[in-house]
Amino acid sequence: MASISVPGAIAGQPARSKANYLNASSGFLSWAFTLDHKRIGVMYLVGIFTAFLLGGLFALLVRTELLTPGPTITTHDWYNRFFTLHGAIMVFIVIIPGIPAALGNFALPIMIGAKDVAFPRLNLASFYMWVIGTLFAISTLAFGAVDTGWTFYTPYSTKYAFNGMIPVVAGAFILGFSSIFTGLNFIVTIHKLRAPGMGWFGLPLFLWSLYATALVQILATPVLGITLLLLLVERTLGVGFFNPELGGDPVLFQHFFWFYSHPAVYIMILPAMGVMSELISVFSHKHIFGYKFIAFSSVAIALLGFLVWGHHMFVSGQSNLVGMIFSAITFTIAVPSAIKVFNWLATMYKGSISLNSPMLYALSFMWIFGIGGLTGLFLGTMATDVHLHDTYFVVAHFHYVMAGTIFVLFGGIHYWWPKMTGKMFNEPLARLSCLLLFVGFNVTFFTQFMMGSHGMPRRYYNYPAQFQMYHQISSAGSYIMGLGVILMVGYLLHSLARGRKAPDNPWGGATFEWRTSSPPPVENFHEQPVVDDLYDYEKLFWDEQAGGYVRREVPDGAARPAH
Ligand code: HEM
Ligand SMILES: [Cu+2]
Repeated sequence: MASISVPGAIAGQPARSKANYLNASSGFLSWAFTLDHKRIGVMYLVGIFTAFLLGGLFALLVRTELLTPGPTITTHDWYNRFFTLHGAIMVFIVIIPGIPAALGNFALPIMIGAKDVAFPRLNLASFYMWVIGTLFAISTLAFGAVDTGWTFYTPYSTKYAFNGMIPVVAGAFILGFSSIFTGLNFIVTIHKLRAPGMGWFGLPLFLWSLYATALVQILATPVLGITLLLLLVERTLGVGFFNPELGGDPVLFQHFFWFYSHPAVYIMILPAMGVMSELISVFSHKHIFGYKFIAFSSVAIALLGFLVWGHHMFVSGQSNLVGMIFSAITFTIAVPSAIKVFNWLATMYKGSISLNSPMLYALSFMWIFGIGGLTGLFLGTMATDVHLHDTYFVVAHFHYVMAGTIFVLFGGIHYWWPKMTGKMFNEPLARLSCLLLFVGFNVTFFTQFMMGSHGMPRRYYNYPAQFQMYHQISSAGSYIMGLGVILMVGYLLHSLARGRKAPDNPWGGATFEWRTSSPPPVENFHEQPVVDDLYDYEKLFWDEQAGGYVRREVPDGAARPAH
Protein backbone atom coordinates (compact mmCIF):
# COMPACT_ATOMS: atom_id res chain seq x y z
CA MET A 1 0.00 0.00 0.00
CA ALA A 2 1.58 3.29 -1.09
CA SER A 3 1.44 6.19 1.29
CA ILE A 4 1.54 9.81 0.27
CA SER A 5 4.52 11.60 1.67
CA VAL A 6 3.48 14.52 3.85
CA PRO A 7 5.93 16.58 5.89
CA GLY A 8 5.89 15.39 9.49
CA ALA A 9 4.52 11.93 8.70
CA ILE A 10 6.53 9.01 10.06
CA ALA A 11 8.10 7.02 7.27
CA GLY A 12 6.33 3.77 6.62
CA GLN A 13 3.08 4.99 8.17
CA PRO A 14 0.32 6.73 6.26
CA ALA A 15 -0.17 10.43 6.98
CA ARG A 16 -3.03 11.10 9.36
CA SER A 17 -4.57 13.98 11.21
CA LYS A 18 -3.00 14.66 14.59
CA ALA A 19 -6.29 14.40 16.49
CA ASN A 20 -6.48 11.51 18.93
CA TYR A 21 -8.63 10.53 21.88
CA LEU A 22 -6.40 12.41 24.31
CA ASN A 23 -6.29 15.77 22.57
CA ALA A 24 -9.66 15.70 20.76
CA SER A 25 -11.23 17.67 23.60
CA SER A 26 -9.76 19.10 26.75
CA GLY A 27 -10.76 20.32 30.18
CA PHE A 28 -11.91 18.54 33.32
CA LEU A 29 -15.50 18.13 32.15
CA SER A 30 -14.48 16.51 28.88
CA TRP A 31 -12.96 13.74 30.99
CA ALA A 32 -15.53 13.64 33.80
CA PHE A 33 -18.42 13.09 31.37
CA THR A 34 -16.58 11.20 28.67
CA LEU A 35 -18.24 8.16 27.15
CA ASP A 36 -15.05 7.11 25.38
CA HIS A 37 -14.02 3.65 26.62
CA LYS A 38 -10.36 4.63 26.26
CA ARG A 39 -10.65 7.63 28.54
CA ILE A 40 -12.70 5.62 31.03
CA GLY A 41 -9.99 2.95 30.96
CA VAL A 42 -7.33 5.56 31.60
CA MET A 43 -9.29 7.08 34.50
CA TYR A 44 -9.72 3.61 36.00
CA LEU A 45 -6.02 3.00 35.60
CA VAL A 46 -5.05 6.19 37.39
CA GLY A 47 -7.55 5.48 40.18
CA ILE A 48 -6.57 1.85 40.61
CA PHE A 49 -2.87 2.63 40.58
CA THR A 50 -3.35 5.33 43.22
CA ALA A 51 -5.32 2.88 45.35
CA PHE A 52 -2.51 0.35 44.87
CA LEU A 53 -0.02 2.88 46.27
CA LEU A 54 -2.27 3.42 49.30
CA GLY A 55 -2.75 -0.31 49.83
CA GLY A 56 1.01 -0.75 49.44
CA LEU A 57 1.64 1.90 52.06
CA PHE A 58 -0.48 -0.05 54.55
CA ALA A 59 1.46 -3.21 53.63
CA LEU A 60 4.73 -1.44 54.41
CA LEU A 61 3.29 -0.30 57.76
CA VAL A 62 2.35 -3.90 58.57
CA ARG A 63 5.80 -5.15 57.61
CA THR A 64 7.52 -2.41 59.58
CA GLU A 65 5.50 -3.19 62.68
CA LEU A 66 6.59 -6.82 62.42
CA LEU A 67 10.31 -5.99 62.45
CA THR A 68 10.32 -6.72 66.19
CA PRO A 69 8.04 -8.76 68.43
CA GLY A 70 5.80 -6.52 70.54
CA PRO A 71 5.27 -2.85 69.76
CA THR A 72 7.49 -1.39 67.01
CA ILE A 73 5.71 1.58 65.45
CA THR A 74 2.10 1.23 66.50
CA THR A 75 -0.42 -0.40 68.83
CA HIS A 76 -2.03 -3.80 68.35
CA ASP A 77 -5.35 -2.15 67.54
CA TRP A 78 -3.86 -0.09 64.74
CA TYR A 79 -1.93 -3.07 63.49
CA ASN A 80 -5.23 -4.88 62.99
CA ARG A 81 -6.58 -1.90 61.11
CA PHE A 82 -3.49 -1.71 58.91
CA PHE A 83 -3.70 -5.27 57.64
CA THR A 84 -7.45 -5.02 57.19
CA LEU A 85 -7.21 -1.78 55.21
CA HIS A 86 -4.35 -3.22 53.19
CA GLY A 87 -6.28 -6.38 52.34
CA ALA A 88 -9.63 -4.71 51.70
CA ILE A 89 -8.12 -2.03 49.44
CA MET A 90 -6.01 -4.51 47.49
CA VAL A 91 -8.85 -6.97 46.96
CA PHE A 92 -11.96 -4.87 46.42
CA ILE A 93 -10.50 -1.66 45.03
CA VAL A 94 -7.35 -2.73 43.20
CA ILE A 95 -7.21 -6.26 41.96
CA ILE A 96 -10.85 -7.17 41.27
CA PRO A 97 -11.47 -4.19 38.98
CA GLY A 98 -7.75 -4.03 38.00
CA ILE A 99 -7.16 -5.64 34.63
CA PRO A 100 -10.75 -5.73 33.26
CA ALA A 101 -11.74 -2.18 34.16
CA ALA A 102 -8.46 -0.46 33.30
CA LEU A 103 -6.77 -2.49 30.56
CA GLY A 104 -9.92 -4.26 29.36
CA ASN A 105 -11.86 -1.05 28.96
CA PHE A 106 -9.07 0.45 26.95
CA ALA A 107 -8.29 -2.53 24.76
CA LEU A 108 -11.44 -4.64 24.37
CA PRO A 109 -13.40 -2.54 21.83
CA ILE A 110 -10.27 -1.83 19.78
CA MET A 111 -9.33 -5.51 19.77
CA ILE A 112 -12.64 -6.47 18.16
CA GLY A 113 -12.57 -3.56 15.73
CA ALA A 114 -15.44 -1.69 17.43
CA LYS A 115 -15.81 2.02 18.19
CA ASP A 116 -16.79 1.56 21.82
CA VAL A 117 -18.37 -0.84 24.30
CA ALA A 118 -22.03 -1.73 23.86
CA PHE A 119 -23.24 0.55 26.67
CA PRO A 120 -20.92 3.56 27.03
CA ARG A 121 -23.11 5.28 29.64
CA LEU A 122 -23.22 2.16 31.78
CA ASN A 123 -19.46 2.08 31.47
CA LEU A 124 -19.15 5.60 32.86
CA ALA A 125 -21.65 4.69 35.59
CA SER A 126 -19.51 1.72 36.55
CA PHE A 127 -16.50 4.03 36.88
CA TYR A 128 -18.42 6.34 39.21
CA MET A 129 -19.66 3.38 41.25
CA TRP A 130 -16.00 2.50 41.68
CA VAL A 131 -15.20 6.06 42.79
CA ILE A 132 -18.13 6.23 45.22
CA GLY A 133 -17.46 2.75 46.64
CA THR A 134 -13.81 3.65 47.12
CA LEU A 135 -14.65 6.93 48.87
CA PHE A 136 -17.05 5.09 51.18
CA ALA A 137 -14.41 2.53 52.03
CA ILE A 138 -11.69 5.10 52.68
CA SER A 139 -14.03 7.25 54.78
CA THR A 140 -13.78 4.47 57.36
CA LEU A 141 -10.69 6.25 58.67
CA ALA A 142 -12.99 8.94 60.06
CA PHE A 143 -15.14 6.35 61.86
CA GLY A 144 -12.55 4.46 63.82
CA ALA A 145 -11.50 2.33 60.82
CA VAL A 146 -11.98 -1.40 60.45
CA ASP A 147 -10.09 -4.27 62.05
CA THR A 148 -12.02 -7.38 61.07
CA GLY A 149 -9.67 -8.52 58.30
CA TRP A 150 -10.91 -8.18 54.73
CA THR A 151 -13.15 -11.22 55.26
CA PHE A 152 -15.50 -9.42 57.73
CA TYR A 153 -16.18 -12.65 59.62
CA THR A 154 -19.22 -12.68 61.90
CA PRO A 155 -20.07 -12.38 64.73
CA TYR A 156 -16.97 -10.25 65.33
CA SER A 157 -17.94 -7.84 62.54
CA THR A 158 -21.58 -7.55 63.56
CA LYS A 159 -21.13 -7.41 67.30
CA TYR A 160 -17.75 -6.10 68.36
CA ALA A 161 -15.72 -4.39 65.62
CA PHE A 162 -15.34 -0.62 65.29
CA ASN A 163 -18.17 1.29 63.59
CA GLY A 164 -15.75 2.02 60.77
CA MET A 165 -16.61 -1.38 59.36
CA ILE A 166 -20.01 -0.04 58.23
CA PRO A 167 -18.66 2.33 55.52
CA VAL A 168 -16.20 -0.32 54.32
CA VAL A 169 -18.89 -2.96 53.94
CA ALA A 170 -21.18 -0.41 52.25
CA GLY A 171 -18.27 0.53 49.98
CA ALA A 172 -17.65 -3.10 49.02
CA PHE A 173 -21.39 -3.43 48.25
CA ILE A 174 -21.25 -0.42 45.90
CA LEU A 175 -18.03 -1.65 44.29
CA GLY A 176 -19.92 -4.84 43.47
CA PHE A 177 -22.22 -2.89 41.16
CA SER A 178 -19.22 -1.45 39.37
CA SER A 179 -17.96 -4.97 38.78
CA ILE A 180 -21.33 -6.30 37.57
CA PHE A 181 -21.79 -3.36 35.17
CA THR A 182 -18.38 -3.91 33.64
CA GLY A 183 -19.05 -7.63 33.25
CA LEU A 184 -22.44 -7.08 31.57
CA ASN A 185 -20.99 -4.51 29.24
CA PHE A 186 -18.15 -6.78 28.16
CA ILE A 187 -20.40 -9.77 27.52
CA VAL A 188 -22.77 -7.80 25.31
CA THR A 189 -19.90 -6.04 23.55
CA ILE A 190 -18.16 -9.30 22.69
CA HIS A 191 -21.42 -10.85 21.49
CA LYS A 192 -22.64 -7.96 19.43
CA LEU A 193 -19.84 -5.69 18.29
CA ARG A 194 -17.20 -7.97 16.80
CA ALA A 195 -15.92 -6.77 13.44
CA PRO A 196 -17.67 -8.46 10.51
CA GLY A 197 -15.93 -11.76 9.90
CA MET A 198 -14.51 -12.14 13.41
CA GLY A 199 -15.79 -15.44 14.76
CA TRP A 200 -15.50 -16.65 18.36
CA PHE A 201 -12.25 -18.39 17.55
CA GLY A 202 -10.92 -15.24 15.92
CA LEU A 203 -11.09 -13.38 19.23
CA PRO A 204 -7.85 -12.45 20.93
CA LEU A 205 -7.37 -14.76 23.93
CA PHE A 206 -7.39 -11.79 26.30
CA LEU A 207 -11.04 -11.34 25.37
CA TRP A 208 -11.91 -14.99 26.00
CA SER A 209 -10.55 -14.51 29.46
CA LEU A 210 -12.47 -11.25 29.97
CA TYR A 211 -15.61 -13.03 28.80
CA ALA A 212 -15.10 -15.88 31.27
CA THR A 213 -14.35 -13.34 33.99
CA ALA A 214 -17.51 -11.42 33.17
CA LEU A 215 -19.58 -14.58 33.68
CA VAL A 216 -18.15 -14.93 37.17
CA GLN A 217 -18.63 -11.23 37.92
CA ILE A 218 -22.28 -11.40 36.99
CA LEU A 219 -23.10 -14.70 38.71
CA ALA A 220 -21.05 -14.42 41.90
CA THR A 221 -21.05 -10.75 42.84
CA PRO A 222 -24.77 -10.55 43.70
CA VAL A 223 -24.21 -13.24 46.34
CA LEU A 224 -21.59 -11.09 48.03
CA GLY A 225 -23.85 -8.04 47.71
CA ILE A 226 -26.73 -9.70 49.54
CA THR A 227 -24.38 -11.15 52.16
CA LEU A 228 -22.92 -7.74 52.92
CA LEU A 229 -26.42 -6.29 53.11
CA LEU A 230 -27.46 -8.97 55.63
CA LEU A 231 -24.33 -8.19 57.61
CA LEU A 232 -25.21 -4.49 57.72
CA VAL A 233 -28.78 -5.29 58.75
CA GLU A 234 -27.57 -7.51 61.57
CA ARG A 235 -25.07 -4.89 62.71
CA THR A 236 -27.40 -1.89 62.59
CA LEU A 237 -30.87 -3.35 63.26
CA GLY A 238 -29.92 -6.37 65.35
CA VAL A 239 -31.74 -8.87 63.12
CA GLY A 240 -30.05 -12.23 63.60
CA PHE A 241 -28.63 -13.91 60.50
CA PHE A 242 -25.13 -14.85 61.55
CA ASN A 243 -24.83 -14.15 65.27
CA PRO A 244 -25.83 -17.24 67.29
CA GLU A 245 -27.00 -15.04 70.18
CA LEU A 246 -29.65 -13.68 67.84
CA GLY A 247 -30.47 -17.09 66.43
CA GLY A 248 -28.11 -16.78 63.46
CA ASP A 249 -25.36 -19.06 62.12
CA PRO A 250 -21.79 -17.76 61.75
CA VAL A 251 -20.82 -20.64 59.44
CA LEU A 252 -23.57 -19.55 57.06
CA PHE A 253 -21.68 -16.31 56.65
CA GLN A 254 -18.56 -18.24 55.70
CA HIS A 255 -20.48 -20.21 53.09
CA PHE A 256 -21.94 -17.05 51.55
CA PHE A 257 -18.66 -15.17 51.73
CA TRP A 258 -16.58 -17.88 50.08
CA PHE A 259 -19.23 -18.73 47.53
CA TYR A 260 -18.33 -15.33 46.15
CA SER A 261 -14.76 -14.98 47.25
CA HIS A 262 -13.36 -18.13 45.78
CA PRO A 263 -14.80 -17.36 42.32
CA ALA A 264 -13.48 -13.84 42.96
CA VAL A 265 -10.00 -15.32 42.95
CA TYR A 266 -10.70 -16.14 39.32
CA ILE A 267 -12.03 -12.64 38.69
CA MET A 268 -8.53 -11.65 39.75
CA ILE A 269 -6.48 -14.25 37.92
CA LEU A 270 -8.35 -15.02 34.66
CA PRO A 271 -7.83 -11.57 33.11
CA ALA A 272 -4.15 -11.86 33.98
CA MET A 273 -3.99 -15.22 32.21
CA GLY A 274 -5.58 -13.54 29.19
CA VAL A 275 -2.96 -10.79 29.08
CA MET A 276 -0.32 -13.51 29.47
CA SER A 277 -1.45 -15.23 26.27
CA GLU A 278 -1.03 -11.96 24.35
CA LEU A 279 2.36 -11.13 25.87
CA ILE A 280 3.86 -14.58 25.46
CA SER A 281 2.86 -14.83 21.82
CA VAL A 282 3.85 -11.28 20.82
CA PHE A 283 7.22 -11.32 22.55
CA SER A 284 8.04 -14.79 21.26
CA HIS A 285 7.05 -13.53 17.79
CA LYS A 286 5.36 -16.86 17.35
CA HIS A 287 1.80 -18.01 16.76
CA ILE A 288 0.03 -18.89 20.00
CA PHE A 289 0.07 -22.64 20.59
CA GLY A 290 -3.22 -24.39 21.42
CA TYR A 291 -5.60 -21.47 20.93
CA LYS A 292 -8.76 -23.46 21.60
CA PHE A 293 -7.33 -25.15 24.66
CA ILE A 294 -6.45 -21.79 26.16
CA ALA A 295 -9.84 -20.34 25.28
CA PHE A 296 -11.85 -23.23 26.73
CA SER A 297 -9.65 -23.55 29.80
CA SER A 298 -10.67 -19.99 30.73
CA VAL A 299 -14.31 -20.99 30.65
CA ALA A 300 -13.58 -24.23 32.51
CA ILE A 301 -11.76 -22.36 35.26
CA ALA A 302 -14.64 -19.90 35.56
CA LEU A 303 -17.21 -22.68 35.96
CA LEU A 304 -15.18 -25.01 38.22
CA GLY A 305 -14.39 -22.00 40.39
CA PHE A 306 -17.97 -22.06 41.65
CA LEU A 307 -17.65 -25.55 43.10
CA VAL A 308 -14.70 -25.31 45.47
CA TRP A 309 -15.54 -22.66 48.07
CA GLY A 310 -15.59 -25.24 50.87
CA HIS A 311 -11.77 -25.54 50.78
CA HIS A 312 -11.72 -22.35 52.86
CA MET A 313 -13.79 -24.10 55.50
CA PHE A 314 -11.98 -27.38 56.21
CA VAL A 315 -11.66 -26.43 59.87
CA SER A 316 -15.10 -24.84 60.23
CA GLY A 317 -16.67 -28.11 61.38
CA GLN A 318 -18.04 -29.23 58.02
CA SER A 319 -18.21 -33.01 57.63
CA ASN A 320 -15.21 -34.98 56.43
CA LEU A 321 -17.15 -36.20 53.41
CA VAL A 322 -17.96 -32.65 52.31
CA GLY A 323 -14.34 -31.70 52.90
CA MET A 324 -13.14 -34.60 50.74
CA ILE A 325 -15.47 -33.61 47.91
CA PHE A 326 -14.35 -29.99 48.00
CA SER A 327 -10.75 -31.12 48.15
CA ALA A 328 -11.15 -33.35 45.09
CA ILE A 329 -12.88 -30.67 43.01
CA THR A 330 -10.20 -28.18 44.04
CA PHE A 331 -7.53 -30.40 42.50
CA THR A 332 -9.38 -30.53 39.19
CA ILE A 333 -8.87 -26.78 38.74
CA ALA A 334 -5.16 -27.45 38.49
CA VAL A 335 -5.85 -29.11 35.11
CA PRO A 336 -7.08 -26.11 33.08
CA SER A 337 -4.49 -23.90 34.79
CA ALA A 338 -1.72 -26.29 33.82
CA ILE A 339 -3.09 -26.42 30.27
CA LYS A 340 -2.50 -22.71 30.01
CA VAL A 341 1.03 -22.85 31.36
CA PHE A 342 1.82 -25.73 29.00
CA ASN A 343 0.53 -23.79 26.01
CA TRP A 344 2.50 -20.69 26.94
CA LEU A 345 5.66 -22.74 27.21
CA ALA A 346 4.93 -24.44 23.91
CA THR A 347 4.40 -21.00 22.34
CA MET A 348 7.79 -19.85 23.57
CA TYR A 349 9.50 -23.03 22.42
CA LYS A 350 11.68 -22.17 19.41
CA GLY A 351 10.22 -18.67 19.34
CA SER A 352 12.40 -15.65 18.83
CA ILE A 353 11.99 -14.23 22.30
CA SER A 354 12.48 -10.52 23.06
CA LEU A 355 13.07 -9.81 26.72
CA ASN A 356 11.35 -6.44 26.77
CA SER A 357 9.85 -5.25 30.04
CA PRO A 358 6.31 -6.56 29.37
CA MET A 359 7.80 -10.00 28.66
CA LEU A 360 9.89 -9.85 31.84
CA TYR A 361 6.68 -9.31 33.77
CA ALA A 362 5.07 -12.21 31.91
CA LEU A 363 7.98 -14.51 32.75
CA SER A 364 7.85 -13.35 36.38
CA PHE A 365 4.22 -14.38 36.42
CA MET A 366 5.09 -17.90 35.24
CA TRP A 367 7.43 -18.37 38.20
CA ILE A 368 5.26 -16.64 40.77
CA PHE A 369 1.97 -18.16 39.68
CA GLY A 370 3.66 -21.55 39.42
CA ILE A 371 4.62 -21.39 43.09
CA GLY A 372 1.25 -19.91 44.04
CA GLY A 373 -0.58 -22.72 42.27
CA LEU A 374 1.57 -25.56 43.55
CA THR A 375 1.40 -24.41 47.18
CA GLY A 376 -2.37 -24.30 46.75
CA LEU A 377 -2.27 -28.11 46.58
CA PHE A 378 -1.00 -28.27 50.17
CA LEU A 379 -3.89 -26.07 51.25
CA GLY A 380 -6.42 -27.99 49.18
CA THR A 381 -5.40 -31.23 50.91
CA MET A 382 -7.40 -31.50 54.12
CA ALA A 383 -4.77 -33.19 56.23
CA THR A 384 -2.10 -30.57 55.54
CA ASP A 385 -4.49 -27.64 55.61
CA VAL A 386 -5.47 -28.36 59.21
CA HIS A 387 -1.85 -27.62 60.10
CA LEU A 388 -1.35 -24.70 57.69
CA HIS A 389 -4.71 -22.97 58.08
CA ASP A 390 -4.46 -19.34 59.21
CA THR A 391 -0.66 -19.38 59.20
CA TYR A 392 1.76 -17.31 57.17
CA PHE A 393 1.85 -20.18 54.67
CA VAL A 394 -1.61 -19.05 53.56
CA VAL A 395 -0.49 -15.42 53.42
CA ALA A 396 2.44 -16.41 51.21
CA HIS A 397 0.24 -18.61 49.01
CA PHE A 398 -2.37 -15.99 48.25
CA HIS A 399 0.23 -13.31 47.66
CA TYR A 400 1.96 -15.58 45.14
CA VAL A 401 -1.37 -15.87 43.36
CA MET A 402 -2.68 -12.33 43.71
CA ALA A 403 0.57 -10.47 43.26
CA GLY A 404 1.12 -12.69 40.22
CA THR A 405 -1.87 -10.83 38.84
CA ILE A 406 -0.31 -7.52 39.81
CA PHE A 407 2.83 -8.49 37.86
CA VAL A 408 0.70 -9.09 34.78
CA LEU A 409 -1.20 -5.85 35.39
CA PHE A 410 2.16 -4.10 35.31
CA GLY A 411 3.20 -6.11 32.26
CA GLY A 412 -0.04 -5.03 30.55
CA ILE A 413 0.46 -1.41 31.55
CA HIS A 414 3.91 -1.45 29.95
CA TYR A 415 2.62 -3.30 26.90
CA TRP A 416 -0.25 -0.91 26.16
CA TRP A 417 1.43 2.22 27.57
CA PRO A 418 2.74 3.39 24.17
CA LYS A 419 -0.73 2.88 22.71
CA MET A 420 -2.51 4.66 25.58
CA THR A 421 -0.20 7.62 25.92
CA GLY A 422 1.56 7.83 22.56
CA LYS A 423 4.88 7.85 24.45
CA MET A 424 7.64 5.33 25.08
CA PHE A 425 9.16 4.85 28.53
CA ASN A 426 12.74 4.26 29.59
CA GLU A 427 13.15 0.55 28.88
CA PRO A 428 16.34 -0.10 30.93
CA LEU A 429 14.71 1.47 34.00
CA ALA A 430 11.57 -0.56 33.34
CA ARG A 431 13.64 -3.75 33.37
CA LEU A 432 15.38 -2.68 36.55
CA SER A 433 12.08 -1.97 38.22
CA CYS A 434 10.73 -5.38 37.21
CA LEU A 435 13.86 -6.98 38.62
CA LEU A 436 13.50 -5.12 41.94
CA LEU A 437 9.86 -6.16 42.17
CA PHE A 438 10.64 -9.79 41.33
CA VAL A 439 13.51 -10.11 43.79
CA GLY A 440 11.71 -8.09 46.48
CA PHE A 441 8.58 -10.16 46.05
CA ASN A 442 10.30 -13.50 46.48
CA VAL A 443 12.34 -12.32 49.44
CA THR A 444 9.18 -11.01 51.11
CA PHE A 445 6.95 -13.96 50.57
CA PHE A 446 9.12 -17.05 50.22
CA THR A 447 10.23 -16.55 53.83
CA GLN A 448 6.58 -16.53 54.79
CA PHE A 449 6.13 -20.10 53.52
CA MET A 450 8.90 -21.11 55.89
CA MET A 451 7.64 -19.34 58.97
CA GLY A 452 4.08 -20.39 58.19
CA SER A 453 4.95 -24.05 58.04
CA HIS A 454 6.78 -23.60 61.36
CA GLY A 455 3.55 -22.33 62.86
CA MET A 456 3.64 -18.51 62.68
CA PRO A 457 -0.06 -17.53 62.62
CA ARG A 458 -1.35 -14.75 60.33
CA ARG A 459 -2.85 -11.50 61.63
CA TYR A 460 -0.67 -11.59 64.79
CA TYR A 461 0.95 -8.49 66.23
CA ASN A 462 3.30 -10.34 68.52
CA TYR A 463 5.40 -13.45 67.98
CA PRO A 464 8.05 -15.62 69.66
CA ALA A 465 11.66 -14.51 69.07
CA GLN A 466 12.38 -17.59 66.92
CA PHE A 467 10.39 -15.98 64.08
CA GLN A 468 12.13 -12.62 64.13
CA MET A 469 14.74 -13.43 61.52
CA TYR A 470 12.06 -14.50 59.04
CA HIS A 471 10.03 -11.37 59.68
CA GLN A 472 13.02 -9.12 59.18
CA ILE A 473 14.00 -10.73 55.89
CA SER A 474 10.39 -10.51 54.76
CA SER A 475 10.20 -6.81 55.65
CA ALA A 476 13.50 -6.12 53.87
CA GLY A 477 12.01 -7.69 50.75
CA SER A 478 8.98 -5.44 50.99
CA TYR A 479 11.21 -2.35 51.04
CA ILE A 480 12.94 -3.57 47.87
CA MET A 481 9.50 -3.83 46.26
CA GLY A 482 8.69 -0.34 47.49
CA LEU A 483 11.78 0.93 45.66
CA GLY A 484 10.71 -0.86 42.49
CA VAL A 485 7.28 0.79 42.61
CA ILE A 486 8.71 4.27 43.25
CA LEU A 487 11.09 3.82 40.33
CA MET A 488 8.19 2.78 38.11
CA VAL A 489 6.11 5.80 39.05
CA GLY A 490 9.17 7.95 38.31
CA TYR A 491 9.94 6.73 34.79
CA LEU A 492 6.27 6.52 33.80
CA LEU A 493 5.72 10.15 34.81
CA HIS A 494 8.90 11.06 32.98
CA SER A 495 7.59 9.24 29.92
CA LEU A 496 4.39 11.30 30.00
CA ALA A 497 6.35 14.53 30.17
CA ARG A 498 9.28 13.77 27.89
CA GLY A 499 8.95 10.30 26.46
CA ARG A 500 9.95 9.59 22.89
CA LYS A 501 6.99 9.45 20.52
CA ALA A 502 5.64 5.92 20.30
CA PRO A 503 5.33 4.19 16.93
CA ASP A 504 2.04 2.52 16.03
CA ASN A 505 3.43 -0.92 16.75
CA PRO A 506 6.46 -0.93 19.05
CA TRP A 507 6.41 -4.65 19.97
CA GLY A 508 5.20 -6.37 16.83
CA GLY A 509 1.67 -7.25 17.95
CA ALA A 510 -0.82 -8.42 15.34
CA THR A 511 -4.09 -7.65 17.18
CA PHE A 512 -6.11 -4.66 15.98
CA GLU A 513 -4.92 -2.08 18.50
CA TRP A 514 -1.48 -2.23 16.85
CA ARG A 515 -2.97 -1.36 13.48
CA THR A 516 -4.11 2.09 14.49
CA SER A 517 -2.16 5.13 15.58
CA SER A 518 -0.64 5.63 19.03
CA PRO A 519 -2.68 7.06 20.64
CA PRO A 520 -5.75 5.96 18.67
CA PRO A 521 -8.26 8.45 17.27
CA VAL A 522 -11.58 8.92 19.10
CA GLU A 523 -13.32 6.44 16.82
CA ASN A 524 -10.39 3.99 17.26
CA PHE A 525 -9.44 3.46 13.62
CA HIS A 526 -8.59 5.58 10.60
CA GLU A 527 -9.67 2.74 8.39
CA GLN A 528 -11.41 -0.43 9.53
CA PRO A 529 -8.84 -3.23 9.94
CA VAL A 530 -9.36 -6.41 8.00
CA VAL A 531 -10.02 -9.52 10.06
CA ASP A 532 -7.30 -12.14 9.76
CA ASP A 533 -5.29 -14.39 12.08
CA LEU A 534 -4.45 -12.15 15.05
CA TYR A 535 -1.52 -14.34 16.05
CA ASP A 536 0.16 -14.41 12.67
CA TYR A 537 3.36 -12.36 12.71
CA GLU A 538 4.57 -13.23 9.23
CA LYS A 539 3.59 -9.87 7.76
CA LEU A 540 5.20 -7.75 10.46
CA PHE A 541 8.64 -6.32 9.86
CA TRP A 542 10.83 -4.09 11.97
CA ASP A 543 11.18 -0.68 10.35
CA GLU A 544 14.13 1.36 11.55
CA GLN A 545 12.66 4.69 10.44
CA ALA A 546 9.28 4.13 12.07
CA GLY A 547 11.01 2.85 15.20
CA GLY A 548 8.50 0.01 15.30
CA TYR A 549 6.90 -2.77 13.30
CA VAL A 550 5.00 -2.21 10.08
CA ARG A 551 2.78 -4.56 8.09
CA ARG A 552 3.83 -5.50 4.64
CA GLU A 553 2.14 -7.88 2.30
CA VAL A 554 4.72 -10.48 1.31
CA PRO A 555 4.13 -11.81 -2.19
CA ASP A 556 4.15 -15.61 -2.31
CA GLY A 557 7.63 -16.96 -2.78
CA ALA A 558 9.35 -13.62 -2.04
CA ALA A 559 12.29 -13.81 0.32
CA ARG A 560 11.45 -12.55 3.82
CA PRO A 561 13.58 -9.48 4.55
CA ALA A 562 15.85 -9.91 7.56
CA HIS A 563 14.82 -8.17 10.82
C1 HEM B 1 3.24 -4.69 47.87
C2 HEM B 1 3.56 -5.83 48.40
C3 HEM B 1 2.74 -6.45 49.52
C4 HEM B 1 3.15 -6.65 50.80
C5 HEM B 1 4.52 -6.29 51.38
C6 HEM B 1 2.06 -7.26 51.52
C7 HEM B 1 2.10 -7.61 52.85
C8 HEM B 1 1.05 -8.12 53.57
C9 HEM B 1 1.05 -8.45 54.96
C10 HEM B 1 2.24 -8.29 55.87
C11 HEM B 1 -0.18 -8.91 55.29
C12 HEM B 1 -0.66 -9.32 56.68
C13 HEM B 1 -0.63 -10.78 56.86
C14 HEM B 1 -1.30 -11.20 58.12
O1 HEM B 1 -0.82 -10.89 59.22
O2 HEM B 1 -2.33 -11.88 57.99
C15 HEM B 1 -0.96 -8.91 54.12
C16 HEM B 1 -2.25 -9.34 54.05
C17 HEM B 1 -3.00 -9.33 52.89
N1 HEM B 1 -2.60 -8.92 51.63
FE1 HEM B 1 -0.80 -8.16 51.16
N2 HEM B 1 1.03 -7.43 50.66
C18 HEM B 1 1.40 -6.94 49.42
C19 HEM B 1 0.64 -6.95 48.27
C20 HEM B 1 -0.64 -7.42 48.18
C21 HEM B 1 -1.41 -7.48 46.98
C22 HEM B 1 -0.92 -7.03 45.61
C23 HEM B 1 -2.62 -8.00 47.30
C24 HEM B 1 -3.80 -8.27 46.43
C25 HEM B 1 -4.03 -7.67 45.35
C26 HEM B 1 -2.62 -8.28 48.71
C27 HEM B 1 -3.68 -8.81 49.42
C28 HEM B 1 -3.66 -9.08 50.76
C29 HEM B 1 -4.77 -9.61 51.50
C30 HEM B 1 -6.14 -9.98 50.93
C31 HEM B 1 -4.37 -9.76 52.83
C32 HEM B 1 -5.18 -10.32 53.97
C33 HEM B 1 -5.62 -9.22 54.84
C34 HEM B 1 -6.36 -9.79 55.98
O3 HEM B 1 -5.83 -10.73 56.62
O4 HEM B 1 -7.48 -9.31 56.22
N3 HEM B 1 -1.40 -7.92 49.23
N4 HEM B 1 -0.19 -8.42 53.07
CU1 LIG C 1 -10.62 -20.67 47.35
